[in-house]
Amino acid sequence: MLTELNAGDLQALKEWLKSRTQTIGADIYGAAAGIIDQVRAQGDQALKDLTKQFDKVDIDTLRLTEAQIDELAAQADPAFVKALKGARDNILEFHEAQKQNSFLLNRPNGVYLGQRVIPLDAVGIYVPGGRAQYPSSVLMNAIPAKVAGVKRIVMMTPPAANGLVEPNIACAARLAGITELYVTGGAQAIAAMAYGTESIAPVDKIVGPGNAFVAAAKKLVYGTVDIDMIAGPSEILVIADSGADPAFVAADLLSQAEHDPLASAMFVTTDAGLIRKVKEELQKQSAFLPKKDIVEASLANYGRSILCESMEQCLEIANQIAPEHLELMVENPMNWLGQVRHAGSVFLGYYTCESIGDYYGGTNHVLPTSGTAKFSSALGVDAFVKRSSFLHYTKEQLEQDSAAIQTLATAEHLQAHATAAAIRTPSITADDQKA
Ligand code: HSO
Ligand code: ZN
Repeated sequence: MLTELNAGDLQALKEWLKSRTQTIGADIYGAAAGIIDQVRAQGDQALKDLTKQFDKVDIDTLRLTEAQIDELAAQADPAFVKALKGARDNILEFHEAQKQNSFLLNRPNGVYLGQRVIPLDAVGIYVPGGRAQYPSSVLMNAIPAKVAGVKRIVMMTPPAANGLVEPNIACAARLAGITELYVTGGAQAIAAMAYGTESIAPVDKIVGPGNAFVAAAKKLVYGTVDIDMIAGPSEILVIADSGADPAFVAADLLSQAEHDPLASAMFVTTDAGLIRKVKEELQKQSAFLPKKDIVEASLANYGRSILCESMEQCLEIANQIAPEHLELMVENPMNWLGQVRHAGSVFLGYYTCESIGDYYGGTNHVLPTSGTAKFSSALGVDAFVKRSSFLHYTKEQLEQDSAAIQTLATAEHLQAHATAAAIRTPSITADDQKA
């Protein structure tokens, strides 16, 4: 089940982890580009035709009314609604705390400067159809945008067989405050959000996961709009000490493995006996899982256990791999957190399974995969804002600084730049700049 490695095998492990990332072939880019052209040329009609072609569904109206969303949401199971509300409240609280502030710096002579944090005007959230249609992901994508202050949040998703959306998805959209929902999926949805159609106004940024065609379309429209990231298969790395219950460790590895045959579950410890027990538990627990086939494929291909000599070495391995999810199933996790430099999200202690973060705890589950946690972060409020700076000078301060500005402009052979300062301070030239 888990392939056993030693810390020395790390380089091979890193290369192999990167190799899991799907490469999008020229044929897929070609198809996505064709679809984008069709949507740009034919607008709404293209969306209807392509939905008929790919989803086998006839749609008269692309947009669901708010009454329709409410009606569908009302069909969701009350226990599910209650749980989703709890999740929403926790996610809201965490992301409220994430907000960046604008700032103002005051200097002498009436000079002031600063930076304003401004929400994007319009954002599109793509929600895939099929098996990976997760209401939790609707919340994880939409709530940070809401908290950032984005006024218009559009959601697009392939229609269910009846031309509508699943009640649980409608419910998540409603709880996240999404009122503009279109039943179109695939590359055509990405094109519609990027370029607009007769009935869909374009957005400024598109977020959310999708299949290879959606990923290709997102890359192709990048530049016209911003995009979040192209997520690779999921991964978890669990570091456990001898105090960890092997049944808990196994359960958490399986929770990630069941996502995808390409998902990776890695277990790092200094306790060889624990590796043996975790393997036994994996056998036992996986036998009862509905997604047993996926789990077995994922563990066989990408399940790894790594035996280390010390906790420091365990952490070094985690930092090298930069996993999407890192669990520290150890006695005093806060003693080690400071040594974690690269991980999308960290889960601390024996009782914090990753699925708390996937659904409920409040942290975001849209995380950097395939080692990209070395340079990027979880989806958050900052993805939905931009910064704009401002500056105010007075005559008195310009007189102080004019010589320096003229000196710098002259060094760059930009005479008009120098003049713009000099014309306001006629008595001061570059020659007044002291060494
Ligand atoms: N673990 C996934 C997120 C998710 N899990 C959604 C359940 N639903 C991201 O790595
Ligand atoms: Zn998950």
